[in-house]
Amino acid sequence: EDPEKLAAFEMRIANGEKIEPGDWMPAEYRRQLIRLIEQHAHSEIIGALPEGTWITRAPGFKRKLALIAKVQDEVGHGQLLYNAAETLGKSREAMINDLLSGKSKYSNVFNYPAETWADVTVIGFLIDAAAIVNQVANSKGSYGPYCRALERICYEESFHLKQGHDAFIELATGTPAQKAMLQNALNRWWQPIMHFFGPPDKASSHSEKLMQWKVKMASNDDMRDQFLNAYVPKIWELGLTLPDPLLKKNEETGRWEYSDPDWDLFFEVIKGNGPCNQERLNVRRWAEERGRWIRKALMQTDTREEQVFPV
Ligand code: FAQ
Repeated sequence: EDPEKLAAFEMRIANGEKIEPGDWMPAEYRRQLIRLIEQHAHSEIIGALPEGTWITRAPGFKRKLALIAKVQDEVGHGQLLYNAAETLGKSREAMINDLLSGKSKYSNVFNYPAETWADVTVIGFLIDAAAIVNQVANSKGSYGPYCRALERICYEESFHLKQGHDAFIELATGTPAQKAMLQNALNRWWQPIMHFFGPPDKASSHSEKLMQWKVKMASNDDMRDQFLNAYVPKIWELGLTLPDPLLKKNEETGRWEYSDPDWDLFFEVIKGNGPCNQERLNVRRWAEERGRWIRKALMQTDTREEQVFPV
């Protein structure tokens, strides 16, 4: 790679400029961005499934409406992110194929079942909160199309967080059975949520380069800490507990301390061996198959328009 071009590129990043699709960029920057944005897009599409299965069972008309809107937004976020990744040269079809074949990763958290309505409230409150911490940081990054997609996503995600928090408070302050159901869901989701921000900084293979190139604007441990700092007090103040006896804020350092989550389990889950990986991919394969006719029809419409209105 041309050292002069690389130096000029790194200078632009250091100056806080945005890199745009037609600009020169190192092959590794392009490769890393495709990997990260593609994984993010897949996470939105697969992430719609655990909550999507609750649309018909959401308690009451208003919760149902909110959940439908939220799940639709998530699929829309997937579209925005696939568009951003496509600007780097990988086709959407290739990305979907890599998801369906199991080659591409997506977020660990969506490989767990949503057993009860309380699971949906934990996702809506805490997983959306975790996603916002990550996305607000990354939206200040160096690649223009990704940052612009994230800004819009964060805006919509703030609404998701509010509806999740509202549903969470309703269960936490409800009957003893509702509170127990919420506590149970919280206990099951806590470790996947701790995993969500990725392995500890010392074991994070991509962080150094991605932070140097301002793709990631905070390290995994810093994002985890920001999340704990903002949300653990909100959970505790509702009289709920978290399944980690070591969890506490160290007032001297200002950082949160916690038990190390099981990282072997995390790597198994993201490799494809979590409780729901097969089920999630099977649903997507089924949807891909069932939607084939409409994609084919759309492609034919495009061709006809080109013939009628030649450019
Ligand atoms: N899950 O070197 P690092 C959402 C992999 S959106 C699965 O630290 P990096 C919205 C990583 O890919 C959620 N794999 O990696 C919503 C790498 O493997 P590779 C998704 C993970 O990239 C809410 C290996 O471990 N958000 O939730 C995970 O520097 C509610 C080494 O790790 C994004 O994708 C994980 N959690 O940092 C929807 C945001 N963590 O590729 C529905 C963009 C790590 O070498 C309902 N992504 N790995 O085989 C990022 O910011 C980064 O990719 C991190 C990981 C921070 C996730």
